[in-house]
Amino acid sequence: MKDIDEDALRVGHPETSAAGLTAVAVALQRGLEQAGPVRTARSLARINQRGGFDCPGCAWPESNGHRKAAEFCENGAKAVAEEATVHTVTPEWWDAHPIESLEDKTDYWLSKQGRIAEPVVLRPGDDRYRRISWGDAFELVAEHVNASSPERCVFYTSGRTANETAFVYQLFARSLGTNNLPDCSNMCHESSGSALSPTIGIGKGTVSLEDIHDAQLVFVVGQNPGTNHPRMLSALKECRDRGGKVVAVNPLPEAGLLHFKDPQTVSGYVGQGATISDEFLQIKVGGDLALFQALGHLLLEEERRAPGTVVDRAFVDTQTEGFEAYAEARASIDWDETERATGIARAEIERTAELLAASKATIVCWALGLTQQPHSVDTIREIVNVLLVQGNFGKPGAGACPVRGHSNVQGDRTMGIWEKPKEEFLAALDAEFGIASPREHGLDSTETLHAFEGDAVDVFVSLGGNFAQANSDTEALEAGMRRTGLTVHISTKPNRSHVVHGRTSLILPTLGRTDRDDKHPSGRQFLSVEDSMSMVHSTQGRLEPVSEHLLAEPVIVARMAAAVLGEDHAVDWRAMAEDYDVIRDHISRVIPGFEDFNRRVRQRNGFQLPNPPRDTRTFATDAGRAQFTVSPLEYLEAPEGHLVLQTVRSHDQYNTTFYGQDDRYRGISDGRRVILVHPADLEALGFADRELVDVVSVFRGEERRANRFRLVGYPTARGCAAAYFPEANALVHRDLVARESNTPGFKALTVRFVPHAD
Ligand SMILES: Nc1nc2c(c(=O)[nH]1)N[C@H]1C(S)=C(S)[C@@H](COP(=O)(O)OP(=O)(O)OC[C@H]3O[C@@H](n4cnc5c(=O)[nH]c(N)nc54)[C@H](O)[C@@H]3O)O[C@H]1N2
Ligand SMILES: Nc1nc2c(c(=O)[nH]1)N[C@H]1C(S)=C(S)[C@@H](COP(=O)(O)OP(=O)(O)OC[C@H]3O[C@@H](n4cnc5c(=O)[nH]c(N)nc54)[C@H](O)[C@@H]3O)O[C@H]1N2
Ligand SMILES: [Mo]
Repeated sequence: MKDIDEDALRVGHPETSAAGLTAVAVALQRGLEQAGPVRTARSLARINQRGGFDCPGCAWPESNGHRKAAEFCENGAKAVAEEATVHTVTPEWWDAHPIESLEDKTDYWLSKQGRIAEPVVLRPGDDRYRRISWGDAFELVAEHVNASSPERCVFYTSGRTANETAFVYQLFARSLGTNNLPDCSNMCHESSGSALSPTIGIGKGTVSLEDIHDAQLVFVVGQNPGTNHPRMLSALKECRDRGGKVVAVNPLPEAGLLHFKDPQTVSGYVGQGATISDEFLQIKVGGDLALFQALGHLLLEEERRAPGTVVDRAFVDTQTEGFEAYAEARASIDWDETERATGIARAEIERTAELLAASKATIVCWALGLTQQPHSVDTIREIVNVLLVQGNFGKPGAGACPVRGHSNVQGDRTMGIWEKPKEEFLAALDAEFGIASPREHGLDSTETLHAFEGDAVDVFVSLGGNFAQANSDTEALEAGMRRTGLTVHISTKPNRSHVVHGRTSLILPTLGRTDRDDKHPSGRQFLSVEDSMSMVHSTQGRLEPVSEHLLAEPVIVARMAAAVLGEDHAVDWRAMAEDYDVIRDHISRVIPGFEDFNRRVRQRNGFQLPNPPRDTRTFATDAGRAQFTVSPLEYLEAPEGHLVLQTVRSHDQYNTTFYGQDDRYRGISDGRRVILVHPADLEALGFADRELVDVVSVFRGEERRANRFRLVGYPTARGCAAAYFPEANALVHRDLVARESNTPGFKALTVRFVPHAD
């Protein structure tokens, strides 16, 4: 198995439409390569079907009505093939691969080795991982945790973790005495929650899948659905088929935003595909706050011109607060500055405002293009303002729709994976279990990075994920992780975080979404997840696990807790590990909306959690009303000789896992260390297309450097550049974060290039 050879890079033309026949072919091919025909057929047939498993690809919801035979997409199929592989990483494999030999391996190579087959340990002074029994592994965790203090133990969660596992995991951390529960959401949609909770009283989206179909206007802002949420394209197409309009806002002309070929219809196999966007606003990175302020201004102008036609006065007067101050702040606008901030001509913004003013049901969807910048929380609050003006909450086809990433990242938060838990949640938890949860807030992912740097972590437990690669400032982070006493990774596949291990390191292999979980006294178990639209439903794998030594995630967490806290602890960990219904009964008494959980999760389509803005047009903010807010104009501007760099996912990756080395829709093949730059900017900066450069990022006078990237001329917005995550993470200073949410500024780097000299 070869690792990535960056000199093999090929660049072709970006595609203008997403999905279609190639997508299906690619998906099948990847499955066959890794898992063989039987496992491929068996797993693909069960994705997102009732009684099957939830696709681990993304958090986009499944349809409630008739489900198509193939309720998945190319990238969902790739995610499944990645997990369903028959290749295994055995103790013999670890023995043949001393840790030093893994130092220069990429995550592509590491994950292609296969599924981890048995628990392994690397002890201080040793040079490789070796087999360890499950019992000894849990004892080792107990020794380390009990020799430390709770505030020096950190429990990270990646968003693939199911509800039941997440609940037991946070219960373990809180029983121990810490709220150190950082999660991938801290690096992802935290800004959305930070903006939505205080303004609309809930930190989640307020639309259902049917609303997308029914909308008159949908904005898709800072999101690349063709790659990251492909099934969303079907919903957008449905919306357009019913007469709705779509406006895409993005610095990159992403394939799926322009056209879509539905692989599930015959016409989707041929031709150019359906048009998705009625307007494509090619915005500068970081220009969205300016855009939505301008749209707000234009809506109010239109209302002045034709009173009673735009502002939903009844809604604004009875359900909101702060409209007067908002209207005053948006009464005037500096068009020169708005055009500079957005890179969009005034006429284009005015055209979009006309669509908005004419729409009686608007949804704004967004993803990471909005959440990973210093002013992210302000930007999302500005979107809320624009939605509130027209009363776009609690009516069909309207609302706010942060499109989540990991398939259960939203559910994990609902289950209490949060470093800043609410008092009501902790009180309910304490009452249910007779424990005394700590009230002091814990570390988020950025604070964890700082804690690693400051040698303030003794034990780091990672429930899924690849923290070393996912977070900022890779070099400092990896160095800090290496100085930690114990790192514990509950993982399906090897990754970089296993290589930059603590002084003692455990890798605990777990069943994945597709695997059968039937070694329980009460028989086969299932788990549950919550999608981006607050639908909770069951998920159950069918494949024979690749090794008899794998344990299910809830079992690993419960046994770890029992080992650390002792068998006589107030919580009956064993009962929860044996029968997940026991966990669900606890959840039903602790978390509002989960009443009668065990019965309702067994219903055909699961159930929808309460959502006051959507259900009853009510807003559980401190004041009991939705809040307009006023933010000053802010945008990103790079100094002379620099560009604003954002990081994106290629079409062939799942976060830090790579399925392959191509980014088909963007025309990039066989390479990942590339920087996409507008040809005119390349020329202005004095660089040539395909030139090999080192990249220097600048933040508060400090510089970071990452070497050997190819510049590629690409039609991105002027003044901006794009590189792949996680190759560019070494350039992100740990203090470059979004205010209030503390989410890393992964889409807000200031960079310059220097010719690479060997
Ligand atoms: N196949 C696949 N699916 C995935 C994932 C994956 O890695 N692979 N990851 C999952 C996860 S965890 C997540 S969070 C989601 C991520 O889903 P996305 O948010 O779609 O992911 P990114 O690749 O980060 O793309 C960000 C998009 O925002 C645009 N953008 C960047 N800066 C700005 C800006 O300032 N303004 C605007 N308007 N746009 C901007 C970029 O050009 C890009 O199109 O996908 C999930 N689904
Ligand atoms: N520069 C930059 N950095 C980013 C981002 C960005 O846009 N730009 N995006 C951020 C975002 S949105 C996110 S969500 C984070 C992602 O951060 P993480 O969630 O930490 O990273 P992943 O790459 O999703 O985790 C992959 C690993 O999870 C393990 N795994 C897979 N399936 C399972 C399972 O079923 N169970 C268990 N226990 N383990 C499993 C495998 O071992 C695999 O190696 O990265 C963030 N980092
Ligand atoms: Mo994410």
